[in-house]
Amino acid sequence: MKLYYSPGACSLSDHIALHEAGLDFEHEKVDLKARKTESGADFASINPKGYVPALTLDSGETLTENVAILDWISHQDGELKPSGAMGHTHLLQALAFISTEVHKSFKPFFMGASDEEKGKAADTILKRLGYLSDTMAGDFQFGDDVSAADCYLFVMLLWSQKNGIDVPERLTAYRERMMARPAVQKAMSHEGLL
Ligand SMILES: N[C@@H](CCC(=O)N[C@@H](CS)C(=O)NCC(=O)O)C(=O)O
Repeated sequence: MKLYYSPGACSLSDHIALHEAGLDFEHEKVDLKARKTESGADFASINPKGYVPALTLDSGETLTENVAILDWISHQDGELKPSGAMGHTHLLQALAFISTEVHKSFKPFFMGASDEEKGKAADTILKRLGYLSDTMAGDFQFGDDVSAADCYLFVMLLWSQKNGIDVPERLTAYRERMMARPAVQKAMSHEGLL
């Protein structure tokens, strides 16, 4: 299995989740501007959508879309999703919220938008992160155990920090808690982020 990633991008969440799940995998960096992988392959031949993350499974199938990849990883390790009959649905609910309402709101910061547009985006991001802060069930989103959604939220908090968005204190403490996890250290170190 191989993860295609770009350092610090949303693919970092999959990188962390794969380590949290204790899975064996390879990784290959993608130059998103040149659309080439580190070994010189044309990234379009791996993911015609042109973006990371992409996860090529041992079967040869390549999965794309962060929600689907994190969901797949959570199925390899029952620990990475909340338990109970509604556990999977609650995980998807959290992943969809982070992907469509938080992640996508960062677009102005990556597109070189005006300060006004970035300010509006920061307000939206803060409102949505505020919801996640208020509803956090324990040390992690669903309680005492880390989930695939935590891996994704953590990356959103790194992006907030990088872009000067001051998140609620509860999320700063949560970010530091995540940062201390061996899986996070391993993934960030590999991506050259520490
Ligand atoms: N819909 C995709 C979006 C992934 C995405 O936004 N990837 C960014 C990095 S965080 C990317 O590769 N951008 C480069 C590009 O779109 O050209 C998903 O949820 O997986």
